[in-house]
Amino acid sequence: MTSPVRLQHYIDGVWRPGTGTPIASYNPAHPDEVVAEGLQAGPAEVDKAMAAAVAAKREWSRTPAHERGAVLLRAAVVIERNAENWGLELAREEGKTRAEGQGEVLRAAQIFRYYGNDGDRTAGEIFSSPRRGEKILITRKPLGVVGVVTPFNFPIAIPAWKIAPALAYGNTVVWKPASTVPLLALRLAQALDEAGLPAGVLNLLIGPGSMGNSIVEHPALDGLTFTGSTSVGRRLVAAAAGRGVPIQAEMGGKNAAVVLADADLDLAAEQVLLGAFRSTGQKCTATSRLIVAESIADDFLATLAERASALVVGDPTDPAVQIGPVVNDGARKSIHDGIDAALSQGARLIVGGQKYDDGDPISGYFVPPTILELPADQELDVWREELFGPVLAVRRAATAEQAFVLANDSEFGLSAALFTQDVTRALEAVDHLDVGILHVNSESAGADPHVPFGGAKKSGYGPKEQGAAAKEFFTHTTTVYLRGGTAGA
Ligand code: UN1
Repeated sequence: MTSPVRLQHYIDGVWRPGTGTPIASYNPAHPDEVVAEGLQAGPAEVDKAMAAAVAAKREWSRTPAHERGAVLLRAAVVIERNAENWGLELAREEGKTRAEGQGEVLRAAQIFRYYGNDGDRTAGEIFSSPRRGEKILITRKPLGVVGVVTPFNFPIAIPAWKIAPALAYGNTVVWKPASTVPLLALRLAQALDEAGLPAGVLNLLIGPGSMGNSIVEHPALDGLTFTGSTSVGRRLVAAAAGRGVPIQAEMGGKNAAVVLADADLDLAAEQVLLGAFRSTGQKCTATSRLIVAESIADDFLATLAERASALVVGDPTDPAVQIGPVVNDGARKSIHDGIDAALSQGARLIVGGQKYDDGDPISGYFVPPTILELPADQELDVWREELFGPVLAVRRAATAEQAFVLANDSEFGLSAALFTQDVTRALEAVDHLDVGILHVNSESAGADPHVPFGGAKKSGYGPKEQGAAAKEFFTHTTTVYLRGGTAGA
């Protein structure tokens, strides 16, 4: 057992111990193992961090984009150099497999590299003017002090795709990560410190959920970016909007995979299982609904069941393991409550569902990959509510049209996956499916840094993330009517 890492807060370029109550993160595969511990930030630290971000904002916004980018590129090198160790720490603290943990750390490096190179491409636009001797310039400027509130499930990649563009475009940041994964937050702040980020430009506060409220209510805040649960997101959106602060919020998903009769069923089975169960289903882009063509449903579900039951559940640091634990005991309980409710409402258990909480075979917060078929004619909660775990709810559709209607039957619209070899159907799906991200013949999860990420309907609020979309949120424009300074010029 490795001894716990001492947690600290990064404020105005200095590591500080904190003045709040004790906090610890635990290994969800071995809940008695403490991964990191320390004292939470208290109100005094929130004020200090905000003041540092305010004090740093003018100088950082005036720093040439090229220089800001150079810091991000150096941070990418530090992150990459530590991918193996930090990937292992990520697996121990969050519960995804070691390979996924390492992959996530490398993804964070890739995101820093992308934005490190993007900052100096942000010149704005020049328009002609209806008036002689005038040009109209649209320049982009940073928002100022941006609050960043991030979830547990991608402890370094989601912070990276918020913090990297925030910094690249000249903002300063006060960041509150999920309190379940503070160690990875500390690692990212260390990378930026080592890369030479000036004091006050990034401030990291490890603290309770209520600290998100303190940040959004702080008078110095100029913008807030959030990823996490729908309930917290809606509260922050209301608070930010009430204060006139721009907010970007990525919230829930209830993403469908649609498997049509002509699909390559081997590929579809592989990808549906990845979408539903990789990272133990703890992704807002995970596949939690499957809609399968009636004519192939029996065969397809039998294949899924066979492959799902062969997935190896266990300690994510063991290279043979494919499915780690969920993040904590509360998550395990609520996922099992969701499964039990579905069964009592008439769902048919295809695979999984069993509880591991009696210590057999493993003692962490494990939930088996679970597939449930829902009755055709009833509304079940598991069809509507995001369980954020390895649970797939299945319905059958007689036609492609019916399958698309079922896929849209959700208040959310983050991502969807369609499996077909018929390009006409794929084009119909592009028109018909109300989602922010559509995968044709690949799993519903995944995001590349150079293209927009975000949902339709109630999945998101405000501008999307990543690629050129990030600029929309992290900057505002000033329209400059520019004429020469002499009369009649
Ligand atoms: C992915 O699908 O790889 O919280 C990324 C989430 C999303 C990120 C998904 N914001 O799961």
